[in-house]
Amino acid sequence: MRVDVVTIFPAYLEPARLSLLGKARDRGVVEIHSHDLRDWTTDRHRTVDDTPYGGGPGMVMRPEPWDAALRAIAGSSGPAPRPRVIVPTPAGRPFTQAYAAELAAEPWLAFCCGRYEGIDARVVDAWADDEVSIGDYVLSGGEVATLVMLEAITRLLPGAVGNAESVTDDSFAHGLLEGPVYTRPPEWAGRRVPDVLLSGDHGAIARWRREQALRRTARRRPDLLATLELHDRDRVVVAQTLAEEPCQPASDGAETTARPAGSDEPG
Ligand code: JDK
Repeated sequence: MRVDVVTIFPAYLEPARLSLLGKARDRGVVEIHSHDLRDWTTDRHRTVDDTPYGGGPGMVMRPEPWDAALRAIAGSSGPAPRPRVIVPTPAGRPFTQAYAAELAAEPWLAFCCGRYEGIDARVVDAWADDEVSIGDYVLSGGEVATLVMLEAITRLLPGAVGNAESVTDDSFAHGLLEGPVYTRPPEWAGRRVPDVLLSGDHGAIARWRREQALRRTARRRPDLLATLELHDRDRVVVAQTLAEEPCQPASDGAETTARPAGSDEPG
């Protein structure tokens, strides 16, 4: 996959050289080209912003440098291949795992990272295939949103991660949050790993994991349960969980499984 990123801060994309994204790059799975929008300005001060029509706070990015950049990157000539152009914005379509999978199937993506109050709507209308939000909070620009999307997309590309199972087994892949995970030692700081995980009983382990995932989802993300088709046994777990004390911030009760017997002070 080829990825072009246009930004006034190309250095923001440097973290893409690290870790999983970096490995995918080294392996030729993804090829990331970042571009400085100011390279397509024509004035002495390399201006990319101007005051908003109609008034209001802040500045808006001028359309001309964006159009010049996208023509240079995507090419202006007819039926030639062109990238899927993505504009991060707090007012965009929500980015999800399914959306990441959709974008992972594209051969060529171009991300337009705005700053200030955003990019002039006309050049977005002219070029953008998707306006995308990574969540309901306001960042200072599109760069970090682009990094987030690139990491989510890249790990889905064939050859990007060592273990293909670790990708299909993710949270959201089954519509539930994942439950807690443990490694050695079997007891740490007075907290034991749940006995069932050491039992070697794979059926019991699978049932326990399902229950933990259901409990955590019911507590933290009840909205996810609305669209799921649950078995009767699942429904009982959900109903029990929801009947328990109201959700503490970031707690789902799973922690109690790792607490030493007889200790009932909070987490
Ligand atoms: C791209 C600039 C900063 C944009 C206007 C918005 C309601 C009006 C600041 N998921 C997500 N969060 N943030 C972004 C994102 C922010 C960006 C840009 C992406 C480009 N900004 C910005 C708009 C406003 N403001 C909230 C009131 C303020 C993507």
